[in-house]
Amino acid sequence: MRILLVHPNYHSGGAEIAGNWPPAWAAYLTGALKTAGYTDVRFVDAMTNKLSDDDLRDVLRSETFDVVGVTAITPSIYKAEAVLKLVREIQPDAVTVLGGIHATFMYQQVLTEAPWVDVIVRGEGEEILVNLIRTIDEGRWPAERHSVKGLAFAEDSADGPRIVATQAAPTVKDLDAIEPDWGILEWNKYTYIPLNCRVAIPSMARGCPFTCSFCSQWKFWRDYRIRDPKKVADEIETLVSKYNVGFFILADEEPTINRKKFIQFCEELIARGLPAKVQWGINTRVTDILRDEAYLPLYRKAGLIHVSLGTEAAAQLKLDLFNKETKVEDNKKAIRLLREAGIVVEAQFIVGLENETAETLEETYRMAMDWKPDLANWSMYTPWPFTSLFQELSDKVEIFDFEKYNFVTPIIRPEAMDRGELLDRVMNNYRRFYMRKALFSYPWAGSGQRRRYLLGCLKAFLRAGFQRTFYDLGKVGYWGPQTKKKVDFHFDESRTIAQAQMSDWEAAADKSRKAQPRNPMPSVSACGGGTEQLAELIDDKVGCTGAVGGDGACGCDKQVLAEEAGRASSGFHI
Ligand code: B12
Ligand code: SF4
Repeated sequence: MRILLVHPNYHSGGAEIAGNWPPAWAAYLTGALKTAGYTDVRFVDAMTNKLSDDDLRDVLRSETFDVVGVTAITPSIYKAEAVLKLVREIQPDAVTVLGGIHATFMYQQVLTEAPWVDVIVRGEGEEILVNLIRTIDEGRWPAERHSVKGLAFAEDSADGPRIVATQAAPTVKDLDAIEPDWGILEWNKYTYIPLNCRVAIPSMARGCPFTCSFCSQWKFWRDYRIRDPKKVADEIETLVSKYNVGFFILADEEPTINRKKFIQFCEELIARGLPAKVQWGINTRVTDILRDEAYLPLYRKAGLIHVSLGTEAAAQLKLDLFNKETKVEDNKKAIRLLREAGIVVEAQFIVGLENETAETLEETYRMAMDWKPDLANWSMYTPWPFTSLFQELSDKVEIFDFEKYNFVTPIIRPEAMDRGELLDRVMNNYRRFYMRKALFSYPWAGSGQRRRYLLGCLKAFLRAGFQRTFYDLGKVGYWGPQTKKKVDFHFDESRTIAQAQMSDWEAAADKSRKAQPRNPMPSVSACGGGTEQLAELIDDKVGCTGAVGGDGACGCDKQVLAEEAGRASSGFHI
């Protein structure tokens, strides 16, 4: 079996301005395939190598593959579909496979708009892909495709063409059993600009016990599972010694949720002398930082240098349950604690809901100045169609050009301003914030790693600013306030939601409405997220709670339970 995996060539000027990032999914899937005996795997990173369709044609003309698998998040979906279309043209016998978050939830849409996709893998890929490849390898494809869990495909039936989703596959229960094949990546390509070193994206846990209404991550990973911290440290050691990695971020949604394991992880890194060789970053929640105040020096000692906090989204989302007074103070305190521990802290603001005004945007700037994070990030609210908040806001969503669903393009037009003005005001916040930081903060941020790191971040920002890649400013034609009326986001307004997808959502919404009385809305904690951060988790006894689904040990399915709960809470992190 010859298998090709492709990361499509999609770019949008957000997080990627910090460097070239390795596609972790390819290492995880290759590892699983090789463990199962499928060793003939080739990976093409069309994103990092900026490969054109012609370049991909050359690859497909030079080698023959039995299966080609492509990944897609929502904004890269059209590029991913296009790669598989090329495969269908050049190698019509290859089985075309699509995986990742977008296709997992939007399989009706994808299979309607891209009929050349043979099969979609829904959810975590490791076990499902191996089962799929085995089915193909043993000549049981497509005859036995109905019996492989976690797939979606189109087929002809007596009533005409229809889309089939097989039974959901269970989540990967033993994450430690997955051995990612990091060797599949071309490591010299992956550089983190702030530290000018190689970067990796390992993960310690999958899933999130919260159920924020605008986030799709908890739905995707379903139950929360965490690895043995020693094994994660082993992996970091390999990444450092074998691949010369000098910086990593944990891909985890909430790495600090299980404090006991997070501390064990930090202690392992320290015991192995790794902090002298590798620094790292995480996304996490304000409440965890407040809870862990006493441990922040330990975290820093273990090499944690960058924490990105979901600070302000909830206020923007204006959910009734949100207690803003507490949160504002908590945010400020968490930021101070991190700074005092020598950790670079980044505040995330979500802007661009329909009720955004000049004043609310100004308020976020004032908050950023008051809280004094080292870095601030204003992301455009992006209505992932598979989130519960989308269901509530759907009458405000006019744009279904998913390529622009990327945190840097205003998808929703606020009632008080047009999209060009929104972008301009966001840029104004960035300009003022970083101008002050560049002049009065970073150069004086001591003499150690923190200062070096911050100056490195500034370099990445300046580079993206000059190249006009930041926020896709070049693509949309923004050259400063004088151009705000001329900005063109090039939305493809011919893109719509397929009828099959609409029907699917309506059925899901109906199910969730029916389930609501049984599952009252949780209250909201200070930094976002609900209150389901259960004692069991902190005590390292992750079990099936039923409240947010569970680990499946009892046979229940978190996704189903959670969707049925249909509840909303708030908070955000990228
Ligand atoms: C690291 C990361 C990045 C890196 C990208 C690294 C890379 N080259 O892939 C950087 C910083 C560059 C980045 C940028 C962006 N990101 Co990002 N990123 C993440 C993050 C934190 C981790 C991703 C990861 O590696 N996960 C671990 C791997 C193992 O999981 P996975 O990719 O989902 O793969 C599994 C399954 O999906 C499945 N699978 C995936 N692909 C395939 C393919 C096949 C064939 C099969 C069978 C299975 C399969 O199997 C895998 C193993 O189980 C996630 C949030 C998160 N915690 O997951 C956000 C996330 C993926 N990013 C997101 C977004 C929106 C972006 C940006 C658009 C934002 C921006 N403008 O900057 C850009 C787009 C960049 C681009 N050009 O594509 C969103 C996507 C949401 C959505 N619904 O689509 C996420 C989920 C964050 C969020 N809060 O919502 N990102
Ligand atoms: S935004 Fe909310 S649900 Fe999503 S990963 Fe973060 S805390 Fe979890």
